[in-house]
Amino acid sequence: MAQFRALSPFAKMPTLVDTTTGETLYESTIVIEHLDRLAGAGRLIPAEPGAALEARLVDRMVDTYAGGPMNRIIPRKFRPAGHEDPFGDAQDAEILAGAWDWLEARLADGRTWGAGETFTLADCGAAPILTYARRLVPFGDRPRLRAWHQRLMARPSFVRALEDAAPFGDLMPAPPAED
Ligand SMILES: N[C@@H](CCC(=O)N[C@@H](CS)C(=O)NCC(=O)O)C(=O)O
Repeated sequence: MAQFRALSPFAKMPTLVDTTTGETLYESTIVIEHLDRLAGAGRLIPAEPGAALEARLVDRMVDTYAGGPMNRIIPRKFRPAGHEDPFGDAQDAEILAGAWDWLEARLADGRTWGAGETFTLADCGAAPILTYARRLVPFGDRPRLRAWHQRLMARPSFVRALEDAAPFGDLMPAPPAED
């Protein structure tokens, strides 16, 4: 943990050490921007400014209003007895449900991916958060959100990531989504 903290100030995932440049990158948005630049730029962050703004917006909304509450609810489950916070859990579940509603509305234009017709930062950022946060607040009656998540789950890169993560999946103190 001390080694991890030396790289990532709050010991959060993702953290990427680029051994070619010697840079250490954290915060998923920054890691993805770095990878986009390595790939020639203009793909994960679209070159067209309007499309880039939409990708950044969806990324920020997911990280703040879905990832944020998830990353508060989960650590509360590890608190010692007597320090539970059901009121805080309910407030955060409401924020998370609001994020699902916002995404469902955003997807109403029929887009294939999180920010349009190409796979971007929005999808990279959302894939893990959707996968785990739906264990806390199910997607429910939000068919477009469910379909987007299914498309993400079918991406070969994400299939590989989930295979790598499988041995650790049960460490999350919430059962896999059943709906
Ligand atoms: N805003 C950060 C969120 C990072 C974050 O909270 N990561 C979680 C996983 S989704 C984590 O590392 N949790 C483990 C912990 O806090 O011990 C980002 O986008 O990278």
